Amino acid sequence: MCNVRLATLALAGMLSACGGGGGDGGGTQPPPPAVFTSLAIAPANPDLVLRDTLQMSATPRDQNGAAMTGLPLATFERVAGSGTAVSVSGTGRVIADQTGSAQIRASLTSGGTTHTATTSATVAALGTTADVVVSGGGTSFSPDTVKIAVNGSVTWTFTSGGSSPHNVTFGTPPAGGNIGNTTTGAATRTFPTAGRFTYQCTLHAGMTGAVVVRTP
Ligand SMILES: [Cu+2]
Repeated sequence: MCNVRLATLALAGMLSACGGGGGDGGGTQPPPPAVFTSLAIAPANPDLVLRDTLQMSATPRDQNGAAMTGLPLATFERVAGSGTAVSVSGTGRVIADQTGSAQIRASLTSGGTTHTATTSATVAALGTTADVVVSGGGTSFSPDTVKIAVNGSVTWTFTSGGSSPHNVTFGTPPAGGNIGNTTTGAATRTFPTAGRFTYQCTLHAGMTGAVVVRTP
């Protein structure tokens, strides 16, 4: 009994003696090597419409959050039990199969370490109407891409309130034509044929959008 107690004390003493100084040698040390620390999946929480396809990506990051190169490719899968709205190939190709949601997981193993990243995809039916907000002080259409069924319509709502006008100018204008410089109010256009109809605000470089029209 006594011997055990002495041995325990001795061991504790040895541990405390070893536990101290980290031995800072001083001088400039080389940066620590990059260590595979986390995985980032993109795009985050994609909103899809039925029959959309999407390519996911996954980026390995080091202990400082910097992207790492030269690692194996990540593999992708739909998380079991998370829903069946999408199918996911091993390389991250996503197909929106049915309305609802599902989780997509990326996984990457390097140097014996595995990290995963998960995001949730949502799939909606193809709508017959869509709304675009034309930003007030800003220079963007939100969302910049809308998807509707053939014969569906899109309404642009202008929120500038008299300060900065915007317009909606198509490459191929729909019936009713382009929407001229506007600061307040809303305008609607109907799209009877399938296709991708791109437009811009000619007052602001880079202020662009698209209407994607599909047969349901
Ligand atoms: Cu504009």
